[in-house]
Amino acid sequence: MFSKFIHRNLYFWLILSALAILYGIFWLTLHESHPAISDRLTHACLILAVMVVVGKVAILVNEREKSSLKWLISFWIAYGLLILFLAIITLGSWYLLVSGAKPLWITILITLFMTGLTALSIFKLIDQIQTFRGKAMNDTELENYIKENFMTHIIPAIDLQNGQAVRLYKGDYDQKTIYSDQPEALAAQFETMGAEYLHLVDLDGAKAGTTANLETIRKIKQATKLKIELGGGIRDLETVSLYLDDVKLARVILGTAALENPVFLKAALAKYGAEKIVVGVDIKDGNVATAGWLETSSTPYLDFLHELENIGVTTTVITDISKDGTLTGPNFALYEEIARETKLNFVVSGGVKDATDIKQAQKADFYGIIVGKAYYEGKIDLEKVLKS
Ligand code: AMZ
Repeated sequence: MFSKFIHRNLYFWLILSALAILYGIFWLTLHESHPAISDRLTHACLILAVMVVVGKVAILVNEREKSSLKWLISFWIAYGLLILFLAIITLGSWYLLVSGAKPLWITILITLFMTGLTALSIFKLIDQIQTFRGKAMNDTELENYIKENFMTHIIPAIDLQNGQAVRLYKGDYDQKTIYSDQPEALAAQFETMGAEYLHLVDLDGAKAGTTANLETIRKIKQATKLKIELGGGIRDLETVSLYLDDVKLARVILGTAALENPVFLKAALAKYGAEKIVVGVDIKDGNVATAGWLETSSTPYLDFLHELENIGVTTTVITDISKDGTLTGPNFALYEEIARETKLNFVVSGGVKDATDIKQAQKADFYGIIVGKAYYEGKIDLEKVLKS
C-alpha cells in the first residue's frame, strides 16, 4: 500500500526530493563562504517545499469532487494565465539581474517558484489524463469507459404481460397492443442490431408487487448477453437479490418502493451500490405515480429527485406518463429542467417517435433514452440508430 502511495504521487515526491537535495547543496557549498546567500536559498527551498505540499493537497481535494468538463476547461484557462504571468515575471527578473538592478537570490527564488508551479501543473495534467484513462485501460476498456460515461445509451424496451411483449398507451392496462409471444426472440433481435442494454418492465409485477413474469425474464436473460435493467414489482431486498444475484440482471429499477420505503432503498443501495440500483420516476400531473401508474402520490417529481440525490442514487429512469406510448416525442422541456436542477443521470422514457428524438437526446448529452413503440410500429431504423 505504501509503495502504491509513492507510485501514485511520484511527481510530488520527485519535486520534494529535488528541493531537499538543492537545500543540502546550497548549505554545503555556500554556508561557510556566503552565509547570507546560503540562508536565503535554503529558505527559498523550504518555502517552495511548503508550496508544493499545499499545491498537492489542493489537487487531492479538487480530485475528490467530480470535475465537469466545463470546470476543467476553466481551471486550465485560469492556470495557464497564472503560468504566463509568472513566466513574464521570471523573464523580467532575469532582465533586471543582467542589468544589475536586482540581487541573484531574488531571481533564483522567482525562477524556482515558477518551475515549481509549472511542475505542479504538469503533474496535475498527467493526473487528469491518467484518471481519464482509468489508470492504464486497454483499448476495449477505454472504449467501454467512453461509451459508459460520455455517450447517450439507446435502450430498446420490452414490456411484459402474461409472458408476452406488449405496449400500453399512457400506461393504461386496458389499451394494450401485443407485439410478440416470444419476448426472448425479440431481445435476441435487439442484440443482433447492436443494442447493449435492454429495458424490461414486468407490467403484471408493477400492478401487483409480484414477480409474475420471472420465467420469461429468465428466458430472455439466457437468450442474450444484453445488460438487462428490470422494473416492476421489486419492492423488497429478496426480490432485488433474486433478480441481481440469481437471474444476474445488470440492474433493477425501483419505483413504488423507492418512494414509499426509503429505508429499503437505502439498504439496497448499501448492499448493491448505485450502479445496480436505479430508480424509476414516473410522472403524472407533476407528481410521482406508483403501483403500475394506477396511483399518484402527492410528491412533486423535483422534490423526489432531490431526495434521491441526497440518498446517493445516481441513475434514474424518468417517464412522462402522458407521453408514454403516444409516439409524439419525449417531453424535452421536462428533461432539460431536470438536467438543470439535479446532477442525476437519467434515461429519457416515454414518447420517442423517431430518430430525431434520439439525436436530440444525444445533443443534450442525456444519459440514455428508451425506444419502445417507435420500433414496434416501424417508425425507426433501430439497427441504424444503434450502429451510428
Ligand atoms: O406502463 C405501466 N403502467 C407501468 C410501467 N411501465 N407501470 C409501472 N411501470 C414501470 C415503471 C418502473 O420502471 O416505469 O415499472 C417500474 C416500477 O415498478 P414498481 O413496482 O417498482 O413501482
